[in-house]
Amino acid sequence: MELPRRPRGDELLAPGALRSLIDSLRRPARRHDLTTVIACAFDHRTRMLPFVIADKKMAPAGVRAIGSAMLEAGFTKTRIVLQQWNPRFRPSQMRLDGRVPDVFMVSSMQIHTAEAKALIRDACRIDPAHRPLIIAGGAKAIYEPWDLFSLDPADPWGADVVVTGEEYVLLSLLEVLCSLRAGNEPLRSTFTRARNSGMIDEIPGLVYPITDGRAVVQELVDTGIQRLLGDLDELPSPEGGYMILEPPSREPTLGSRPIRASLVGHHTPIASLVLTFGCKFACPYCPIPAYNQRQHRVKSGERIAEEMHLLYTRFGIRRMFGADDNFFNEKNRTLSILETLAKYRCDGVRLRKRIRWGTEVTVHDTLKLRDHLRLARDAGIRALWLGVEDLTATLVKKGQNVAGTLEAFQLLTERGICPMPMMMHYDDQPLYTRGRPNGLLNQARMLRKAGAVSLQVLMMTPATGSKSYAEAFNSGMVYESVDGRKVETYMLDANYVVASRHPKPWRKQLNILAAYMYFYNPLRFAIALIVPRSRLYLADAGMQVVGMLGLMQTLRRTFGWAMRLRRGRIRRRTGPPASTIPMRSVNGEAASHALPGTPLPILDHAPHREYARARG
Ligand code: B12
Ligand code: SF4
Repeated sequence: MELPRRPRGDELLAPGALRSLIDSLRRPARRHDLTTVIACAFDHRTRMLPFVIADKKMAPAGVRAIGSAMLEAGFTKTRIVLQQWNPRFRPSQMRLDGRVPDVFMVSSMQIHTAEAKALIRDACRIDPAHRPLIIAGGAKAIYEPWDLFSLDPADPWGADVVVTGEEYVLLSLLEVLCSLRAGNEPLRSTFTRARNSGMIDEIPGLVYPITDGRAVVQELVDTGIQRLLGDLDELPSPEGGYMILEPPSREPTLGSRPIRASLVGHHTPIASLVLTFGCKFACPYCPIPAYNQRQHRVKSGERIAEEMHLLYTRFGIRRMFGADDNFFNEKNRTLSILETLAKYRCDGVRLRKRIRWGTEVTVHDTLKLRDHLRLARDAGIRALWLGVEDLTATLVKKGQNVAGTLEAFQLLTERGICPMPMMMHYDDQPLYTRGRPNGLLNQARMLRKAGAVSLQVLMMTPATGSKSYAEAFNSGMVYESVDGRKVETYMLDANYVVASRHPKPWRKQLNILAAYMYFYNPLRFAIALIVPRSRLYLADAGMQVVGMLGLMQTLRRTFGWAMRLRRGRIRRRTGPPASTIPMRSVNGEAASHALPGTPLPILDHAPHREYARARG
């Protein structure tokens, strides 16, 4: 089920709204002198192909963006902790500026939910008199905010509020809290007063609980779908987020200071950078178009060039990855960015001599830009990840076909840009087909011949917030458990076969392994050293090494699952996971972030605010 769309014409914030909010917060922020810790949840069980380097060597943009926004708004005592680097971090033991922080934030993807919950639960152990205000956000929170609260009356942990939106939503909440906070009042008490007086109901993009006297959640109130930032040039500079990263450690506590600027590039040698958001396609398994309210949001070329330059000079980062959904989405906007980057000089030297970057695009749009791929290279692009999914378009049609895809790959290779295919394996796709291009291995072979230096093969798995999500569950495709082992959230990364109608699903699991083994192996590594597929010498051989290392992890983690699929009984789900906690909008109607089957609270007897007050 997709996120609902705001009324037409009301999807975006007014131009300048984010900047003026940031400006107006600076003075109150200084006065309140709040301390904040932002944790990025990471489940180490998800470490395998195809993300084995990017998951640890690229500090995630979400927490950095929130950190940058906090700094620019004047909340200078803020620290970012990545569980990727600080696996033993315990919020109950954190101190910043010598005190328990006023705010504790958790960011999580769906697959890291177990760790996000553990962080929140641990933060809830802090003595209530000092307990920070707990705010959750990120991709998990956007689609399943209700899952960040305990259902167990004997163990009632949970976030105080979930942000289902971006920087503007968080800063709007803090603006209300700063305007209401009396003296040194704990921020949680301020929040409770704001919530009970209905002051935060006006901020779309929040979900907050109403609890009973024992802190057990009775219902969740959803303030609706956020308005999105349209002009990404308004975003805070990415510099701030990098300045407040906690150094890697195995301690449960925080260090006395963040990573020194000179060491940032050592710990995170790849920078993910927001360039554009949104995609014009409407693949039924993808939540991105609906999340973006069918809008395409961009940064200007000048701003992108300045940010790349800044990250290079300040932190020595030379490799960047655009956090785009489809960078080539709109031809004219793309060309404008590329032309600016191609002309830009870093201290007298062309940007492309300093920075190498890559991002995600589609085959369709690559072909539309076929005459401009040299410009793309001049702009510093060295690798493009293409959502090929299935070459024959049997799974989904988004303008790709065998000839077109191979042509796009060849064009990119000729221009010195590495094409990185992202494929999706599905029930009807065989491992190998004789004389036809349908098989997974056939396609891997064709892509390799056409210049692919890396390969991503994921199993078609229902994504929260996508059109086909609920149907996949309702039709009994999604597994509950296999051979007695429950499907856990960390297994929803599409590396595990957890949704299939295939009579022998273990074959699907082994097919993925076979495709990786075909692509990454010692023989290919040796050939890559002699006849590299890429104009960047060693890029091909380097990817082979990374691929083989990642493959060992993938084998170790998923082979046992294949065996379970082979021998065990499969129990299937009968419906999508939905909140069992009643959810409603501020007016008592169905909540925007509730899935079908979510109960509505019974509210007839009292208007909302009275009700909230009565419930404390
Ligand atoms: C770059 C990227 C990656 C990189 C990133 C790694 C890294 N370390 O940074 C790589 C390639 C490794 C990757 C891998 C995967 N990814 Co990915 N990825 C993206 C992508 C394209 C950009 C992410 C990004 O940097 N965005 C920019 C930042 C600024 O946005 P953001 O993270 O959403 O944060 C904003 C808000 O969410 C919010 N926010 C975030 N945290 C918090 C916290 C608080 C407290 C608050 C208030 C707000 C808040 O404010 C932020 C600023 O606006 C997104 C799609 C997208 N366009 O966002 C998918 C996305 C994050 N990936 C997704 C998935 C599913 C995966 C994989 C599981 C693979 C797969 N099956 O597709 C793996 C997981 C790997 C792992 N072990 O973690 C999903 C997550 C879905 C979900 N519900 O969790 C996304 C959303 C794509 C989608 N399907 O919609 N990914
Ligand atoms: S092309 Fe990619 S980003 Fe666009 S809707 Fe399809 S899967 Fe999503």
